[in-house]
Amino acid sequence: MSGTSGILPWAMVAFLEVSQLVVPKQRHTYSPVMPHISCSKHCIQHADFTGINWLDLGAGLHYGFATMSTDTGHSSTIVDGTWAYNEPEKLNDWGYRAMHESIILSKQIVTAFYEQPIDYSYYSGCSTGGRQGLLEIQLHPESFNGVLAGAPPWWFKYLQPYAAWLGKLNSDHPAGTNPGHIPASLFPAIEAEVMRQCDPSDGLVDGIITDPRMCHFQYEALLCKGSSSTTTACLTAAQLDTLVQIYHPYMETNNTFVSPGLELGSEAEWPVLLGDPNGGCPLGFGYVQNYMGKGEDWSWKDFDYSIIQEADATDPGAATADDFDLSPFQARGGKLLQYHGYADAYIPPGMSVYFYERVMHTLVPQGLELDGWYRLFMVPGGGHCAGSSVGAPWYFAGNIATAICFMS
Ligand SMILES: [Ca+2]
Repeated sequence: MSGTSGILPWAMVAFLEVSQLVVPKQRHTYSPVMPHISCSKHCIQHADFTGINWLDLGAGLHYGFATMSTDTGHSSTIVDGTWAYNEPEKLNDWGYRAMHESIILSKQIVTAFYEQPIDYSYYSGCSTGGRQGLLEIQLHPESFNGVLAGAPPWWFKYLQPYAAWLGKLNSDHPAGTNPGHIPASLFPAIEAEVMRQCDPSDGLVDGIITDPRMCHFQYEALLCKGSSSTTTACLTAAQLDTLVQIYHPYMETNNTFVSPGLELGSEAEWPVLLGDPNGGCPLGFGYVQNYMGKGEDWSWKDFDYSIIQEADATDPGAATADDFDLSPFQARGGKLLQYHGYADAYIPPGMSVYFYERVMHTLVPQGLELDGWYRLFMVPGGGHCAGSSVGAPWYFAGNIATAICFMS
């Protein structure tokens, strides 16, 4: 095989793969993929929630990097967490361990393959991949020169109970027992009213809400009047109360801040966490059942503050990335780019804002400004990691090129 270009043809990927190396003790699989020529100085790592991320491996190769992705010890669907039930070692693999060991091993393989040291190593991942990137530079600041972290669920031990709370908030089981339940059939009407009020708030009616926090939404515009339909067009007062809670932070007992609310303009993604009247999405109650080990007999109806307290105390898989002192990473010259779509309804975009603010509050008093090495970009109209229901720009596989420009 031969080639002359720094850009690798896609067809060559299969021939260059060092396929699916299994690490016996930790039982996870990872897959480094290496270009044959001219690209031996770089190494990009990708991660995903459900297994080896082959698509992102290809994107890395496209830019001429040797790349790696790991399944972190299991292969599943995004909503099936049964692999974690009573499996503390698998949880640790997923939480932090498989990623770091795969990084070490893949660097060794890349170095041996090209017979020269790696000059730069970069990381790119979104959703739980973003979380893994943030956690890696907190635990091992030496792993990467630069990290691109998208929509990271860094506060995992709070985010998943929040998802369980959302599901319970908008549940209706048996049917008709929760007057505040907002059926999914009403989501489009809410979305339309939000767009009508908020799109102009940025000065341009273009179908994109640049900053939902600039919009002073008047909820009462959605109230039913007279005999209006309550299934597709307007909301009752009880439903309006639910809507207010969805858009506002979730505060619990003793003024405990659990999560920012979902943003105005995120309604297109609501069916995932809010669309099932029978307790919501398994991402919420499944975390309690499987990650926290309560088992399938635990019902979403049992959710209360004690679940949040227990999750905070145990943090299954040690997955939460809440060490805000990133100065060791910065001191080594590390650069961090973070992005989050404002229309993301899987992970509240405010969680990324909160993380950035916590890092700022930790480091600025120490005399360390952030702009030169850490930037957060909120994406108007952007959904969870990919896509936009309003046609907003969101594509970040140019993200690798963007990251290189910033980090080099
Ligand atoms: Ca606009």
